[in-house]
Amino acid sequence: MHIDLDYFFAQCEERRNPALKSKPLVVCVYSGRTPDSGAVSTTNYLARRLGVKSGIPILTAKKILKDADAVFLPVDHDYYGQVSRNVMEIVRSYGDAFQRGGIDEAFIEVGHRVRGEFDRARELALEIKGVVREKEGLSSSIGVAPNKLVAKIASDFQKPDGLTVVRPDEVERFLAPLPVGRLIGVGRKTEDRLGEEGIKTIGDLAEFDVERLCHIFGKNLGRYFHDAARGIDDEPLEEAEERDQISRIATLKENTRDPSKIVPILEGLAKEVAMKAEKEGLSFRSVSIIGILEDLSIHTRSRTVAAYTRDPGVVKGISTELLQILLDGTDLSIRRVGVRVSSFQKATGQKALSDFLG
Ligand code: DCP
Ligand code: CA
Ligand code: CA
Repeated sequence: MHIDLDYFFAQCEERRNPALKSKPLVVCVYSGRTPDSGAVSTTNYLARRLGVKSGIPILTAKKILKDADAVFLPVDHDYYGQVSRNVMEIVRSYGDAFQRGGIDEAFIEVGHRVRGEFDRARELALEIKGVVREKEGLSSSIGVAPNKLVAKIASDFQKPDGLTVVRPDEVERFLAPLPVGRLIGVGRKTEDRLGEEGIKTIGDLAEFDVERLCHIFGKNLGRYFHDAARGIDDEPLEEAEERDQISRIATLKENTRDPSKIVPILEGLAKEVAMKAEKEGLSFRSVSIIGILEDLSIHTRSRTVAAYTRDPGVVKGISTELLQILLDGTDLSIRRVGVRVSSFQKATGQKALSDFLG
């Protein structure tokens, strides 16, 4: 899956001040040379419909919107960064692997937890969109596809508040009519060069002679374009940041408060988490459980032990106790449960963490 937040900076501003929603809103990077010099960072969709887009001069935007009761605000990176971190934490919890794209987007690997079924992936995507809206008040767009290349294009396909699922047998049909500039790696210049060859759509590129492509762009890039146009991409997710936690989450068969239904799942997750830590040569001191309740609220309970451990029995024992504490704090049923370990110490004689990532 690729998830991208809609009109991100502008949506953050609307979230802080909902009255802005009914007006064209322009978030600006002021250069300071004159009061109005600088460029448009992004805008809400009302302003977009009137023709104001990222990157144009603020003065141009002001001209276009002069009779539109528009609002112009300066960028507030600290605030957007904070919102971004909150959203990424939610998104990360849904993936077996996570790769952050830009400030407002990320890839997650979900194939394992949806057992390779795209219908389940669609349900999961809807859930993620719902939780991001519920917890952070933001609309997002998600693309679900067999690989990163296609997922990224799919998340952009129906914006805002979009969800596009592209199954393996639909990939070529989905890509073919799209402008070639939608492919990752095809910028303005490349798009123009391809245009000179009569290539306008991704379908045109897919049918274009690969030898000729390699001749124009060099072998590596030529091959890449040839494959990309067919939706071929097998690049794994790269987990850039050093790991500071390991977690596993599962959705229960049905919402329940019955420990005899929850504990076996929790124990399975505890074992998986401990094995993953073992594999990465990590010992930990903190064990947490995460409960997502029937109202989609997220609750965590944590405990820190005196000595570093990676014993699955310890994780199981603590998780079960924490489950009881979590249940005692609410009358609601649990929908999903997770186990997380953190506060790592690297076991001696082990390889560097990065040896195991990516
Ligand atoms: N951004 C920027 N200047 C640009 C493009 C983007 O400052 N030329 C910033 C503002 C955007 C954020 O990065 O809010 C994310 O960029 P996106 O390309 O994802 O665009 P938006 O989120 O604004 O809109 P969309 O709804 O199309 O995703
Ligand atoms: Ca975005
Ligand atoms: Ca983006």
